[in-house]
Amino acid sequence: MGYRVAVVGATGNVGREMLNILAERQFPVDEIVVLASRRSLGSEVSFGERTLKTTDLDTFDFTGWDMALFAIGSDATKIYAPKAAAAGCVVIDNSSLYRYDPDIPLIVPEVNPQAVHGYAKKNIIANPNCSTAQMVVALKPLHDRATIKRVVVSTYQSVSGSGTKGIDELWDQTKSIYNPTDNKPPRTFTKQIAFNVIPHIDVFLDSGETKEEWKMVAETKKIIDTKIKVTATCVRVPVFVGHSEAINIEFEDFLDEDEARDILRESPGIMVIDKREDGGYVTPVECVGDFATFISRIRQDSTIDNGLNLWCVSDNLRKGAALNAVQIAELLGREVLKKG
Ligand code: 2RA
Repeated sequence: MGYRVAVVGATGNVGREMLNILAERQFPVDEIVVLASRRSLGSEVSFGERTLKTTDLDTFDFTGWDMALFAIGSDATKIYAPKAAAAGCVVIDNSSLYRYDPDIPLIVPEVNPQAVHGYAKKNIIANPNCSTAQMVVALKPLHDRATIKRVVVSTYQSVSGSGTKGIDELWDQTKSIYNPTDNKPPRTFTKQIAFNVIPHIDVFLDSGETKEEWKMVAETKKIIDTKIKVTATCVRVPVFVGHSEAINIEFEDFLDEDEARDILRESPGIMVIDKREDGGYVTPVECVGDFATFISRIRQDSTIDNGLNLWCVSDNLRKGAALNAVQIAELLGREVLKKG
């Protein structure tokens, strides 16, 4: 006995990855439906060996469906998620719409699985921002051992975080630099992204942070511990898939780099590749398609009493979005719905 599962936004990058990962992890599906907007109606998407045709989200009745993995923007989610939740279908939402609602759990299963029991308040569970998900997987085991006081993180985020348009823009701009043409591809980013980096993701806030930076602060506090101080600089880089992060951590207690490495090696969802030699670390191109959060460059920060630096890389479409959502579905099934 398995679950009746809907994937909402099945034709987008994250929606397609959700289907791939549901199949790869052999999630116990009794029935699956792939929902999309009218303009994508009839589009075909892969689910393992099967090819599915999309159904119209606007007229779909979620009654009798166990869970719906949402991968559509906040505006559309605001319309359809409440409909699904009211019909008794648990929504696992990848947009930012519900992440900061105190009545809705924000979950990274390796970090705060117990939060899944809070889903029933609104029948909705929120998936964190991609840049947050990989970071809290790395932080949690170290926090349990030595209590984190402060985190300073700089991100190097791939263009796929901004969607298909970002991928197309990097590709088109790179080609046009080598083969100049008159047609100017449409701009997604505010400045050239090819052979450049842009210290701006999402909108600017009055504080001078960008909303992406604010998300990392707010979500880390909600998922791990509100007492942790976080400051972030989020940067877009000319990489297609894979977010990287340089993370500096200050602890309450001293944590030796070797002990930190051993702890991370034994922690769920983490792959430590950390040799102090040429190539002894992970780069984004090597993480694509993998489930793991990779950690490299683990080393003491000798400028403070209890400091540590590390390098964190993960596939932003997988752990940063689709994989985490499927892991929440697995957690929900295992701990709450208990079919399958
Ligand atoms: C980005 N984290 O990378 C944001 C949304 N996925 O663009």
